[in-house]
Amino acid sequence: MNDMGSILLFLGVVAALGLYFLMTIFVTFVGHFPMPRAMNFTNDRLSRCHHSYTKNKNRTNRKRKDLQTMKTELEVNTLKSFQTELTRFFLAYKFALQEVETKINILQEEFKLIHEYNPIEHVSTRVKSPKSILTKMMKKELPPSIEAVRENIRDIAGARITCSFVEDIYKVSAMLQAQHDMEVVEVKDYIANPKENGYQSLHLIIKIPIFMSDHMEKVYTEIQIRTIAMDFWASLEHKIYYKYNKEVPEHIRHELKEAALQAAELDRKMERLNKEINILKENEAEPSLLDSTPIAHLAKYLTELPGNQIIDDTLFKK
Ligand code: 0O2
Repeated sequence: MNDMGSILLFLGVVAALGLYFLMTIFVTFVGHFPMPRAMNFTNDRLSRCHHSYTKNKNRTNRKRKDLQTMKTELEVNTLKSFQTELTRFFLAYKFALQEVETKINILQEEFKLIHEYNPIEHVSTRVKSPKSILTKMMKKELPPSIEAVRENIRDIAGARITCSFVEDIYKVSAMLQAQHDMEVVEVKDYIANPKENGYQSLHLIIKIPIFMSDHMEKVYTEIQIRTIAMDFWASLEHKIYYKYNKEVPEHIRHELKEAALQAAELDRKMERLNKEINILKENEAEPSLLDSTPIAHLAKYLTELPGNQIIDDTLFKK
């Protein structure tokens, strides 16, 4: 019994040591004692919570990603439609100018061929630059909308006609104003009433219809009509002001105004000389008997018809 007791005691000590050893290893590597299922209840819930939190987080992330994609798509679409609107906006002015140019070309050709006199020296067109539109928007304190710009800045499309003499300006203006497809909104006569700085020119603000694929729209266009002398002064004055964007000193303003008066005087002088020459020409040109016969008139008419190389040579070389 003693032996038996000693053996059992020995085995008990070995088992206790083994158990202690196993527990130490477990705690070292797992971090806690293995617990019965009932005791693990909180841990299960925690892990379930963690699982559902991760699931929700993923769902939220997915939603956020979807929203981000939608937002980007929306932004891209908005930008695309804004780009289309802007393109349409500038195209309308380009087309309006093409219409105006055609009208002026017709007048020019008709004058050359029928009246044997061309009052138009030069024609140029331009669409106002975005920077210049912005400057005018700020000057006029306009809200940043395309509609406000379209309605309030009426010289985005600009055509400039340079005429030989002052009286030609009014002739050309009257001929343009008589064209019923365009509406004359305003006439600014800076020739009859020059600006304080001396600027002279006749401005017609018109609305011209243009026909797009799906609609018609009336586009504001400014036509400036002036003489060569007025144009010379205005172009250089414009340059001087653009180069010097602070207040121009009084003596320079005074001299610019004086130059404008001299340009106007030059116009008057040239117009008077032109009239004198015309009277001389009329008096000197004694038509010969042959020139006044109907057959001579018809021959002259046929030679001058468009398409005749001899007469059109000058016209189409331009
Ligand atoms: P840019 O660079 O030529 O386009 P409003 O719309 O009536 O309130 P706005 O637009 O100033 O005022 O009308 P206005 O007076 O008819 O001027 C329109 C254009 O005429 C100007 O456009 C110039 O081209 C020209 N102009 C007017 N006054 C002068 C001037 O004193 N000197 C010169 N050189 N040009 C003048 P922008 O937009 O001013 O300039």
